[in-house]
Amino acid sequence: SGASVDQRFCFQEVFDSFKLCLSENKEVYLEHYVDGWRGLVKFLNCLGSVFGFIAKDAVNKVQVLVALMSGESGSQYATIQSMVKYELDNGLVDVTKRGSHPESGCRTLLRLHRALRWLELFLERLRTSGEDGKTSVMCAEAYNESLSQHHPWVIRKAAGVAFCVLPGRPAFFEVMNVGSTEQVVAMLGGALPLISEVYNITEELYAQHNLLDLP
Ligand code: 1PZ
Repeated sequence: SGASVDQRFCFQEVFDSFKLCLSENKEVYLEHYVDGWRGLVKFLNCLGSVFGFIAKDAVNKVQVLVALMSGESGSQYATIQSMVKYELDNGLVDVTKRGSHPESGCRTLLRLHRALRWLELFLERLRTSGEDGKTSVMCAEAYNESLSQHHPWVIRKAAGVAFCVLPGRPAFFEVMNVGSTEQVVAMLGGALPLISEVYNITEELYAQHNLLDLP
């Protein structure tokens, strides 16, 4: 019966969403991209309230994209490619400084896109780490190599504090709810190339259109 269904979050959901992201001709479906982020937010909420300020920002970004996807021009937001084309063709992006379009799909997704690079670097460290690996160190290293460059001092400081209270590797794997350590490592090995591909396709698209520094 329905009552016996395990309602616990499982990290596999996140990867399933990112797997569904890619169309046959390598476009990225926004719906599944956003679903992937919803899963990541759920996971973050399982880690405790210290991560609330991070989850809250991610939720805000997801909500902006969902509103665009379900708005009157929703059909233009099927893929990241169609979103970029639509918003640029119609002058809906603040390109050099914030102005009349402070919450464009392009600038909002760029924030999540940068965070996806952090995720990739962090999960790769997690995958290859030993039993005594420190999640806080892996997290901080991945952050310093990616997302931190886009954050002001006060956010970097707050993020550093949050990293310190991350659970250790065994407890972290437990929250991922995928199974044994071997199963987590295997899942990461299968999932990381997908995340990486979604990241690279988006990065290239944004680079082509000079969108990598949107305010
Ligand atoms: C597993 C531990 C989770 C660590 C998460 C590492 C990332 C730390 C990010 C700190 C973000 C702080 C909150 C606010 C940030 C915003 O100022 C920026 C820029 O947006 P703008 O102000 O320009 O509108 N937002 C972001 O950079 C997006 C951050 C999303 C972070 C999502 C983390 C997902 C965690 C997944 C867990 C596996």
